[in-house]
Amino acid sequence: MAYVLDDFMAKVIAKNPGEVEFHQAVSEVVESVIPFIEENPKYEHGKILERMVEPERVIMFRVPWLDDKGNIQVNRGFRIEMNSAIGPYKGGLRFHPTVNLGILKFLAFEQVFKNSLTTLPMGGGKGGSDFDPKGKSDNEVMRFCQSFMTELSRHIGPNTDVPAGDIGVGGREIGFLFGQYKRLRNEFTGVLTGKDLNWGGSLIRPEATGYGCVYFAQNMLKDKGDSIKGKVCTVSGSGNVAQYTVEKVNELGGKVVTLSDSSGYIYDPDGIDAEKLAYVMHLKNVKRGRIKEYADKYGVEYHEGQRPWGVKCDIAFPSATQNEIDESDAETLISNGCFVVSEGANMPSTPAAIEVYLKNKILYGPAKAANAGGVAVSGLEMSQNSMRLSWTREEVDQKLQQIMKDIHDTCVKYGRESEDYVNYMAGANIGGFVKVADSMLAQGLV
Ligand code: NDP
Ligand code: 2IT
Repeated sequence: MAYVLDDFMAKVIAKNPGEVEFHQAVSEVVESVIPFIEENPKYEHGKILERMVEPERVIMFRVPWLDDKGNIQVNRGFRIEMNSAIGPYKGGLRFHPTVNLGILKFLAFEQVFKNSLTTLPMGGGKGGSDFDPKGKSDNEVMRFCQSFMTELSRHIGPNTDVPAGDIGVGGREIGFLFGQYKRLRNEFTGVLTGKDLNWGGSLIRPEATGYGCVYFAQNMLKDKGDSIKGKVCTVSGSGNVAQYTVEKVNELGGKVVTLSDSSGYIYDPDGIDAEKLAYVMHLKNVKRGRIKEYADKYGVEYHEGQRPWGVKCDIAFPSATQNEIDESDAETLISNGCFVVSEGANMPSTPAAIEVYLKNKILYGPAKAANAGGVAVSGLEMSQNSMRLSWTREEVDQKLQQIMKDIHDTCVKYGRESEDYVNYMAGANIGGFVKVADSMLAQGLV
């Protein structure tokens, strides 16, 4: 009997109550793969979808730590070990006050398909905490990270589960986490990626998600005989992914006119050039300030409490967080002439927004394909750690470009609907599914 989306989702919702982001991520994938499974009934007989929506393991734990005033604080830590069919669990850690089980399960679920698309041997996982790094001192962040790793260290390892960064987890946090793991285990291993270059990190890892997301847009445009050159781009967020998206767009001759944070967005019609980007990097990575300060410094517009999707552009790079583009934002983008959306953030578009993209047949690069460059270079960092050597910047960038092209081509292979239209979302979901599903079938009932 064939799958029916609503029946399948009713069971997922009943079993995972309240986890709305997880339901959303599952529903999108299941809808795409049902027709493919109908043509390949072995996946239905193997109950592959039913197994994929059940994490292999969920770890939840208490994280007590002392703040600078000597008060005890208690946060909740998580690691979702979703699927290890094609490699060790791999995926980032998110530190943000909104973190909960459902959000991390959605991210871990997406990661399984994304990692499969990279062509590298990585399973899927995700973790994090409801800890809010904003306004905390370096010492508070360190004490939190040490407490978090004290428990997490029991569950991870270079051949088991390899975390990395995500929202609220950058170089500083990876350093504190790595130091504590090494101390507890008396081992110097590639247990985390996104490490500093001095102690096992890879060149291009900080840049990889943003660069990769622009390379993905470049590949979609190239298919249409077009390029990034001369394109006006809107970017949301102003963190790791947003910053390196701006850098690569500039390098390829495009112009980025917006950046944002959770307080609002700036609009700079002249474009955020290299000098202004250096200011943003210092503002966000060192000073840990607000994007409004950019508007004050350069005398441009700042829109408090708003997202940048009302600004006219050719290409949108949502690079902040989930569900940041809703149906009316998508309609506004398209009515203003936007014809490419390349998702740096995970699940930034609501299902209704995606409907708008598909209906209008724009070039829509879904997150699990477009932002896979970050985890791909994490995979390359793991390889370099295993070999105890490091590749040059050019070597890593060349491999990243090849991987983004291969992901693009996989999406085309599974998502071509007509001579001149590729449904990249369907292509990414099916392309990511096949390798994991075949591996699960080959490994028996696991
Ligand atoms: P950062 O913490 O470096 O930056 C996050 C940015 O997004 C900040 O500007 C932040 O603003 C903004 N933001 C976060 N939450 C919200 C919110 N609820 N509403 C509005 N703005 C928000 O994170 P990254 O750049 O690493 O991550 C951005 C996105 O990219 C996430 O969706 C992440 O999952 C995804 N991603 C990251 C990868 C990586 O390698 N880092 C890889 C693939 C995907 P503020 O400072 O005000 O909170
Ligand atoms: O969402 C993601 O792909 C990441 N946050 C990066 C994960 C990783 O392991 O590099």
